[in-house]
Amino acid sequence: MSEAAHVPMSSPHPLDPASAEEYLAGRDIMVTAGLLAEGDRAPVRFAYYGLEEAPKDEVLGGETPDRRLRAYLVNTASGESSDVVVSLTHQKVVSARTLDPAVHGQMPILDSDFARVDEVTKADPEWRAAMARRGYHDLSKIRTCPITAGAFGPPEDDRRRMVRVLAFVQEREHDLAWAHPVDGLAAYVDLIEQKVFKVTDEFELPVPQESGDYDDEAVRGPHRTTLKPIEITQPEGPSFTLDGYALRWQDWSMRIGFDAREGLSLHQVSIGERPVLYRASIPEMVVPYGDPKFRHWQAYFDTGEYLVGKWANSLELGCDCLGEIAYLDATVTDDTGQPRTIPNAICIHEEDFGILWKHTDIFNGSAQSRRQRRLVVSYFTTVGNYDYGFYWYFYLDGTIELEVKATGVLFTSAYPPDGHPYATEVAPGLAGVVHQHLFSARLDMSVDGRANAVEEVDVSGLPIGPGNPYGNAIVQQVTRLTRESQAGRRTDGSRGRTWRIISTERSNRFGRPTSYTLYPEAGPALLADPDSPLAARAGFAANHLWVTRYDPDQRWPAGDYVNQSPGGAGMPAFIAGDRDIDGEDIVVWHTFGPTHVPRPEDWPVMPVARCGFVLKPTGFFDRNPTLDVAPPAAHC
Ligand SMILES: [Cu+2]
Repeated sequence: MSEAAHVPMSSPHPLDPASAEEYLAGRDIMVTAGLLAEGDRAPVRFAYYGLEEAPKDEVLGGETPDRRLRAYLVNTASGESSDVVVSLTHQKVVSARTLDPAVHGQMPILDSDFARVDEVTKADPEWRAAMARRGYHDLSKIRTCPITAGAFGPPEDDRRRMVRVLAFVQEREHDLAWAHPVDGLAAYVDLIEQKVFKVTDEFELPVPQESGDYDDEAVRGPHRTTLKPIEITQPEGPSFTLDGYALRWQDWSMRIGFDAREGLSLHQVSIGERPVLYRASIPEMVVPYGDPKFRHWQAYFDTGEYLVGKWANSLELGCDCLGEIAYLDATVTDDTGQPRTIPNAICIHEEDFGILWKHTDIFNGSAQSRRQRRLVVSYFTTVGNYDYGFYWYFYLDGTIELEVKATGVLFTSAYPPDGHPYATEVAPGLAGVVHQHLFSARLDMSVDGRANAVEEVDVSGLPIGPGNPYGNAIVQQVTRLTRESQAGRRTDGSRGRTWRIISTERSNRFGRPTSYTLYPEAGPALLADPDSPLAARAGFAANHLWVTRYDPDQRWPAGDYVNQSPGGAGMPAFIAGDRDIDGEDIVVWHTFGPTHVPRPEDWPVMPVARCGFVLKPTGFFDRNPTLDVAPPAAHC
């Protein structure tokens, strides 16, 4: 039992995000246990700090589970890394595991790494000489961008806690630096030794000069004046209620969670008393770039390496969200474990969504129309050059949808005069390299209870033959995925492939299992060679679907420690036991996202590109569940 000062706390729901008071109380426990050297210059930093969510059995068991926090600590002087779990309930350290970064991977990037890397890079004589040769002597106009290093084998690199640094020119205070990449040059920075240990200087190309400052009227032109206002009014207020983190709308109920690493999570999503999802989140994403030259290492795991939740935006009414909005703040911490509130991080509102159903009957004369509406739970985050919005939609007809909105600024390089096979010229001499944004959705399904199974459903035509003399037959081919080894699957648009998550305990009025169907979007999975170092680290991205048996420790599809991880952690390890997934408590993992061949229209700031997936009730209801929706107005 530690001596840490006890901070009284009202009891949160086990799934509520950690509060500022809890972060401080957990930090006190770590201080008392000697895990943090105190004082401003103490070298131990929090690379991650969040709720260690109680296992499902405990949450559903009705007793109050132990309230725990988890911290990834890194000693910035020695590089020593540890994974610490503390119990707030029992006021003690539950576990403190010292990691071997060469085996396990490094802790995520720290806030303080950005400023430190800038200083260290600009102090390096070799890098300065390379910049001077390119004509850049005034380094105050240079912006450095620390990029996670990955793991490519050379022990000289991989034994270090490191980043690789690219440079951009910002001539004026309000210039858009991404418009002016300094290509061919990278500094490799050791974050512990605080020095540049290698400079790669492979070629020189002119730094593109055209301004990309879209705030500058000289660049964008005067604002157009031809758009008349659209106002959204809800004179009686919204139809949802929010009580703490518990959200209710129509028959839907759910709990909202938020974490510095994975951002928004949804819990115990139910319709009436019927569970659909125990938990849903996007616990990883990887953005690999397709240029094999000196920047072959460019591939960010935004969640595991940079922590997307930590960079959540504060949203503004009338700008980011329209209508009757309810906001929730998010609480994350800084490098020293001190809480930081992000006001208005999560936006909850309702949207009209056009027609729900409509028919004019030629026989009985009925002419009816109903409006669809959706409940939106969303947040936006900025990770370096890109911005991502994560929007969960819940519809009146039981449909659940996730839409990711990717916007922001392309990561650029120089476009050579003789062309570039891996990039598009997006402004004179400026290249947008082809890349992928591959997200992993973790869908802890509970369709009418915990016992679920997954069927792959393809549709195809049948050839002319006996029983099909005119060749018009269309059939579904249903394949039950019964083991983890069999459930690594790809989308197939030509077969309309979907995956149906069925209850193995409850059936509908036709005696068939109640279910929800996952409708994926078509698109390639990871395009990096299966034997590449990246493929080893992004095993989850090799397929669009995985199904695993629920295990509270299997949270992160690229592993717990993603930064510089050597590979093999996460999904490949999760399925190594090849467990039975038929009629069990299962988790569905879905990889999705675009392969982005940049367009000139994506420059200098990219209109939102959308991707995602849909979960639709399939025999979950016995008929259209929205017949009782009233007409929108008396005259309809
Ligand atoms: Cu992109």
